[in-house]
Amino acid sequence: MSKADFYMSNDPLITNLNNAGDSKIDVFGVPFDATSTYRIGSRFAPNAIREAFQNIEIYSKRLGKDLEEINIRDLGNLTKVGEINEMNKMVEEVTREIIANGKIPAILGGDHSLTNGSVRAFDNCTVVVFDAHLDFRNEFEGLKLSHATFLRRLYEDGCMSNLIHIGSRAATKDEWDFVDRDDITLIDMERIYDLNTGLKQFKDTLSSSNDVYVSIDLDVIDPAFAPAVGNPEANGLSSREMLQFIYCLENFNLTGFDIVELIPAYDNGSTAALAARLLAELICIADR
Ligand SMILES: [Mn+2]
Repeated sequence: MSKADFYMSNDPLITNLNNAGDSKIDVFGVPFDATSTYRIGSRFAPNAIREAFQNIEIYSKRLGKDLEEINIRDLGNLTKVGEINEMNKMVEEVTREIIANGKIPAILGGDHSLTNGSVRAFDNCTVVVFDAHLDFRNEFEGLKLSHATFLRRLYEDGCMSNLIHIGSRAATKDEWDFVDRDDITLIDMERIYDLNTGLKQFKDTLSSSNDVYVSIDLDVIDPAFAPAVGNPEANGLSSREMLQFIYCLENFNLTGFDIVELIPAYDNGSTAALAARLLAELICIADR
């Protein structure tokens, strides 16, 4: 190893290939926020999450795993991301390639619409979405496809064998009516007021799942804990409650995940730190 290899880093990438082996987890960023309708700037989030990640402890006491022993490769950020259909196509193709190589994609948004690309790369897995909003609008501000409608599109196109939606508290009456059906498990905020009830419902539903893809819109967490998001919504999960849900995934086959909607310009560091913690724990869970 040269002195440059030893002393220099290609910050903010989080690549860690200590065992000279192949990566198990492939990270990439999607600096896209063109469909944001309130606060914009999530295009800057991938690097902010990386920077926070570089500055947290990476041994998970709860999971008994050390990230230094997990091979991670950071592919960098998508380039030329301007238009949603093009972005979705790139995300789907890159995700598909990562899966074909036998690795697990860890995607850093960007706004939530990227999930419309990533989920399509999987053949019918259970999708777990953490979000204050349902994102089940048929159309929003003239767009059929945006961060507020993408889940409706994925559902209509039959891209999910199962949907578990956690933490919702903000949606139109039409959306609430729409999601009231058998193949959608809704663990909305009111059910989480008694945390153990919510956790039990989550575990019970997961137990019949095979592959699981997880999408975390950081606005599921209360603005008191995660203020820097595109559409803050009061009455959310605490950081601790959020992690309790994440740890429920421990013995399941986590095949990919994304973390979206962080806006660094509104952050005092707390939201990025939480995003980095979620990234770390999810990588530990995915490495099994
Ligand atoms: Mn949301």
